[in-house]
Amino acid sequence: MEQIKSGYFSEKNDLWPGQFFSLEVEKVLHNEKSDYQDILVVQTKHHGKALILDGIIQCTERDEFAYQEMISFLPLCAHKKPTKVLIVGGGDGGVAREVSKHPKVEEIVQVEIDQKVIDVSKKYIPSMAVGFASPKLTLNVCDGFEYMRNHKEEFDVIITDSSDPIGPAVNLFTESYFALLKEALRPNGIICSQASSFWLDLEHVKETMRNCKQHFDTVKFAIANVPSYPTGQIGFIVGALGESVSLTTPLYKFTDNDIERLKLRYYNSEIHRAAFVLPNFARNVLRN
Ligand code: SPM
Repeated sequence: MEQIKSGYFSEKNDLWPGQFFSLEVEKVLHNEKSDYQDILVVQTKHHGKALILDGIIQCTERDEFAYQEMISFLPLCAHKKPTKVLIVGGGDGGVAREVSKHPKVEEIVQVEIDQKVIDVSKKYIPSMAVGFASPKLTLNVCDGFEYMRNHKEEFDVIITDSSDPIGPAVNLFTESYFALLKEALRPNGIICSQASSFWLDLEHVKETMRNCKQHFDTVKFAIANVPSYPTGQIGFIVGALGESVSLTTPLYKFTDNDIERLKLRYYNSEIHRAAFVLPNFARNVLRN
């Protein structure tokens, strides 16, 4: 709570030295320490409610849809038949909400380690936690690594909605994690992982892509604009088993009618293609 001063929450962190983003706070709705992290929910003045874990903004009601839609639909729409999907993390429910909208998805399994994040999200941010009510979803409160070790060749798409690479989440960016993802996938499977921002740490993004490339035949980096994340941008690593997969071209296209009916506020087929177009300095280093 020392990050709230003079009515503003400031996201100071060594991951983004020399800069921070602040949110004007109207009220602290909840603060507790779970077995895994510090959980804070605030009512902000202009961004709706915000979920903050270990002092880092996970989502605000104002712009969460950009992240949740992109991390979900980039892999789902690039896959021919994404019948069974695994979500690792995503304790606020927003990714489950989006994945359940895809008409080809029949079954979603989610593994989240922190029951408290689920409970707090259900209580304070139902606009995201509504994802937990999907009839397609089976939610397991357990460790994602452990779960995948016991579930081989089971999923068409795996989405890793993690926090940033500090503390326990560091493991979700390593080569051994990508090895585990590969083994949990069916043939032609696709993964998508939260992968920081090239403005913050291009070398770290490059290293994570290298780790992914050790196990996946086609690997690409995509970006989305999320104003309440540092630099206003977040990246995703998308990896596919199979060399002739075009991750950048959506195979499934939502019609304008679908977009309205499913309340897609960010994702469309054009933004899917554009998300993989990088500025030269990043494209050259990441060889996208
Ligand atoms: N379901 C939403 C959870 C969000 N998970 C990702 C949070 C990342 C926050 N920090 C972004 C900083 C860029 N590395």
